[in-house]
Amino acid sequence: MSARARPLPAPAAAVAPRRRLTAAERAAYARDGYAVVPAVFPAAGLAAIDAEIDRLITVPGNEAGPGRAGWIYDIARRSEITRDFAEDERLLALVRDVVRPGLAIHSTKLVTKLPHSDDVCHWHQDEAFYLKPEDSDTHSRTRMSVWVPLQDATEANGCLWVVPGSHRWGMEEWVWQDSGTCQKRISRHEWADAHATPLPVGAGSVVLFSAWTWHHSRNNRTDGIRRAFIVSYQEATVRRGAGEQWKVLTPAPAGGGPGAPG
Ligand SMILES: O=C(O)CCC(=O)C(=O)O
Repeated sequence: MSARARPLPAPAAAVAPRRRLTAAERAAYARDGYAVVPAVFPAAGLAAIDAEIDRLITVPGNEAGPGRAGWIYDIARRSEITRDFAEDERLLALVRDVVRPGLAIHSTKLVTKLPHSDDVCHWHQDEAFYLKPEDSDTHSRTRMSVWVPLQDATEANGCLWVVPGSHRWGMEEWVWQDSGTCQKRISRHEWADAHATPLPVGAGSVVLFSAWTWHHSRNNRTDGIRRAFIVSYQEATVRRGAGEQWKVLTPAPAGGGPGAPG
């Protein structure tokens, strides 16, 4: 190839290369029940997934039911692009050291806040939805979700809020709500409000949080849409996920070894 024809060097990456959590991030996750990794997905990749969602949402049967405008459940099984996103090595590299032995998908979904929509996601723990106490096949020690906003997530458009350390307090009492989303609302929601931390993050950042961490999001007061792609992962030894969505990505090592349960 002549010097003239040589492609231009790629622009300096504004995005972190694929990487694992640092020791400090893992310690923060263990202490607080969440960690934020900025700028994991570049704008171009996000635009592609956003465009795919624009397409998927028009396909009959894809959009979730009433009260969930713009939501898509089981999104990773709706197209190759969304499947590849849920299995993207940039996400898996971040979760592997925490979620183990092996790695499996519990469930995936797209959560949307339309412009000027009033729906709040109530204070809840994902385990209130995922764990069936009487079914040992659903018990996980390391289950977590990754929350990836496709637009900048701010307090104005409904970023996540968490209560640091709440993942260590077991299953909290909740009461079903007829309105809003995330309807298993923690009874001590006012206390949660008083002790919460907002997590405003840029588009393409990743918020990792334990399935026990108390979290919620407020309404969207802006003119723009706010979408978040959520993947919940669990160790591969857990034999059940959410229906057809359960998928083992990396089997647990046979007979113990690194990553086997202690
Ligand atoms: O994206 C949000 O607003 C929060 C969604 C959430 O926590 C959930 O659906 O479990």
